[in-house]
Amino acid sequence: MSFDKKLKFTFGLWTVGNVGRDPFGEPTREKLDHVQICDLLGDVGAYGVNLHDNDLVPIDADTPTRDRIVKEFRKGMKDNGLVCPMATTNLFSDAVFKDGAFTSNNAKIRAYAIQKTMRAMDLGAELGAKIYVFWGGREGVESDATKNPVEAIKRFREAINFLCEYSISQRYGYKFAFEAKPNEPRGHMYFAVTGSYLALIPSLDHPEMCGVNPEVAHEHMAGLNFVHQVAAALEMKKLFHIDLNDQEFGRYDQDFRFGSANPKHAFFLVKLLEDYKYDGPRQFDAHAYRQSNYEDVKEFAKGCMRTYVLLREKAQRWNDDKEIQQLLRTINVEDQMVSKLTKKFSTGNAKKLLESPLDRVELAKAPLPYERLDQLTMEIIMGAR
Ligand code: GCO
Ligand code: MN
Ligand code: MN
Repeated sequence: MSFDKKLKFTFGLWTVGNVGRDPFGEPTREKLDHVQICDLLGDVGAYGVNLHDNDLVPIDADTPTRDRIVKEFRKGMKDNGLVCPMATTNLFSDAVFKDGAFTSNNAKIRAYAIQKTMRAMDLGAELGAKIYVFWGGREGVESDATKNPVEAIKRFREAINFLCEYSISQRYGYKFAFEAKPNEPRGHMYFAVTGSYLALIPSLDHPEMCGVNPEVAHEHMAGLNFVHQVAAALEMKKLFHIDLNDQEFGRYDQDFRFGSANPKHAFFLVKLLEDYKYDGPRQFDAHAYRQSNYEDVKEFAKGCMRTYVLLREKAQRWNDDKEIQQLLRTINVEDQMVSKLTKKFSTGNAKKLLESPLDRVELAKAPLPYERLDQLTMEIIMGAR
């Protein structure tokens, strides 16, 4: 099985390597090593593999062990034609990070988090990664008595500014991608939604290096429209990476197979990415059901990619549909005269606009056949058109 390499379908070591542990139960699958995971991803036709530092190298490994593991992994990648476009740091598992990493109340823990990230950036660079993801694993609180939320932003900014300079000084050429998540694993997470990072970026020393890595499940956990968050990132040229999965609204972090819970949202997401020619990696940050064995894990991985490809075909079908195009022309009412006036403020334009005969009662009569348009969309999604 193989998928178009241009779509850059990637999986984290932690995704297909997920052993089925949850807060209530022990693993249901044997742990695969890094080479076995490369073999699995090669089998299903993925383009690449991403990692946290400690998905590959144990946190307490000595240098010879680290180097041996990295060598094995590189061979596993090569044997399976995989690349490693993205790397990240585990700043959440170890007890030292129980109250955050870059936002910890302890200056030494903050320094350790930066040190650990520098080492993980070295590792990612060695594997060829050009995108570095920052997910704020434990950056948050259970009670606002425990941490100053203004200080937290300042601490986070300081760490990122430091690490941008580190990347530049090492000539790694990284682009940083921030990943928001609203309320897990901390009671209240800082930078809860993608828009929070889009607002932070212009205040950094190197905004040009920084963008976002939005994840479907994270915005859906917050009850938000993911497509709109991605659209904001795209419009600001800040969509550096994306985590695709699925999630029922209002539930725990489910990390379902892409498109399996909300196919309509998935359709509009794929359409957006394709219409705007997103060309970064499409990472599936999801995992198979706890009931699956590794044969079924492969079905999960193929399912993520296949659903994307199918939705992409459907998006093309939507764009080519004559009736849909006709409806779009009906609902988008253009007017050269007024558009010229509102395009840019001038006192002259303002005066003309104030004098323009815009009859609200007449304007409200323009037809908006949205039921028809949405039904046609549904028929395309359901395969009836
Ligand atoms: C989660 C996050 C993570 C991050 C990963 C890379 O919900 O746990 O999505 O899987 O994506 O840590 O930054
Ligand atoms: Mn997630
Ligand atoms: Mn993620």
